[in-house]
Amino acid sequence: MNKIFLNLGKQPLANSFLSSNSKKKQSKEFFYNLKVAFNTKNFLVSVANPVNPKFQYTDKYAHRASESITMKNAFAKTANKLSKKFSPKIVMEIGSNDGVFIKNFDRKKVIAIEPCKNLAKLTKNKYRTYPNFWTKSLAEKIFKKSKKADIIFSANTISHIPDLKQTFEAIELSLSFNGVLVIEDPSLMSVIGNNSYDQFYDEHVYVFSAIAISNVIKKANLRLFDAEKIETHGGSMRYYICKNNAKYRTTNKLKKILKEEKEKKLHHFKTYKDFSKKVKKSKIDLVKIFKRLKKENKKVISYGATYKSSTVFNYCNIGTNYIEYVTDTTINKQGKFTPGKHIPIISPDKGINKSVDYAFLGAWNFKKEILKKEKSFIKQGGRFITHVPSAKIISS
Ligand code: DWN
Repeated sequence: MNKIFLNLGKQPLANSFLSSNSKKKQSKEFFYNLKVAFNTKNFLVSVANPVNPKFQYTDKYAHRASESITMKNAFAKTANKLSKKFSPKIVMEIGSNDGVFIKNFDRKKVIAIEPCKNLAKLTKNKYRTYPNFWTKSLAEKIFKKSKKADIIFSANTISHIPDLKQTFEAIELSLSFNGVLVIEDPSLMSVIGNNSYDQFYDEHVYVFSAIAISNVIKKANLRLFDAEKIETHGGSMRYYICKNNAKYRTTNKLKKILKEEKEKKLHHFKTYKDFSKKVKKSKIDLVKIFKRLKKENKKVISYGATYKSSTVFNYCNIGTNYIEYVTDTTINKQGKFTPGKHIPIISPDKGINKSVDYAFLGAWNFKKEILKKEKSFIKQGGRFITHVPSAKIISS
């Protein structure tokens, strides 16, 4: 049974960056009520009313995984680690985005799946890229001709697919006998621990725990044999999954993680009710900061037009009333307006300067990278605002 514990109000699609701020464009914007639920049977946390993926993963998909040095380095390191550990002959990625992961492999080994046609175009000349959604029929089509995959990698994608049953069944029929599915997604333990409620938006249909993942994959004859905590995206988990009869033994690392998740009561509804109370408080505290800065006539901007910040701005009702503009390095986001709140997005070159007093860290998950990059902004007296783990101004 699905029990709702969090209501984040009226939300737009997090990828729906508006090309103009005209009344006509605004009137066409799609909104839905974002509610988050806990399944009392398999302990899965999910968006209660998922949007049809066809409206989300279009040929106008904005996010480019290569925009952060942290992510480029993390993917290179992961590719290297998986190559050494499993010596794969065939590597398939589900959700290959701009190719940030696959480009670390010999092109002959790679199969890429990317339903956003604008992104698939970026890799199709060099890598075998299927511009399709991941389904059983696609898996059957691919592996009729190809040897099965020794590694199936998927970062920040499986959590985006509403139909997990089909997803894992399609994976099961694509893996070689001892093939390994490696998935990375924001971890529920981190979301609860950091109060990072902005990890919930239309695309994040699920925020996984190891407990929930191990339950869900069973139906597809798969099993979780290892997991590790990783730092990316504000705290993620990497899961290693294989066929039921494959050679891998359950690792102590996984046993420890499962134990920790149970100690943190990720399988109890009350944990989520408590989280929901903290989210409400976070909203009150963050709005208080923005109100005070407005009263003091400070110039406030936002740093990183993230999908996460779309949840924050729409939930907290923060728009151009508090934030003058948002900066983002992604060229195809620049000149556009944020979903729902319509804050203009400009390039950091134009937007980060002496006139700015405060910058809200929309990309709080890259705090380290950003603080390092923006030393001169801080030196000039500029300050960052964050809401993770609690709403505050970062002092240096
Ligand atoms: O799962 C998802 C994650 C991985 O990516 C997707 N559903 C959509 C997207 O979500 P997001 O927008 O919350 O992700 P990021 O990676 O936190 O986005 C960072 C944004 O900030 C990018 O647009 C790039 C920008 N940025 C910047 O302007 N200056 C990033 C850095 C590090 C910078 O220095």
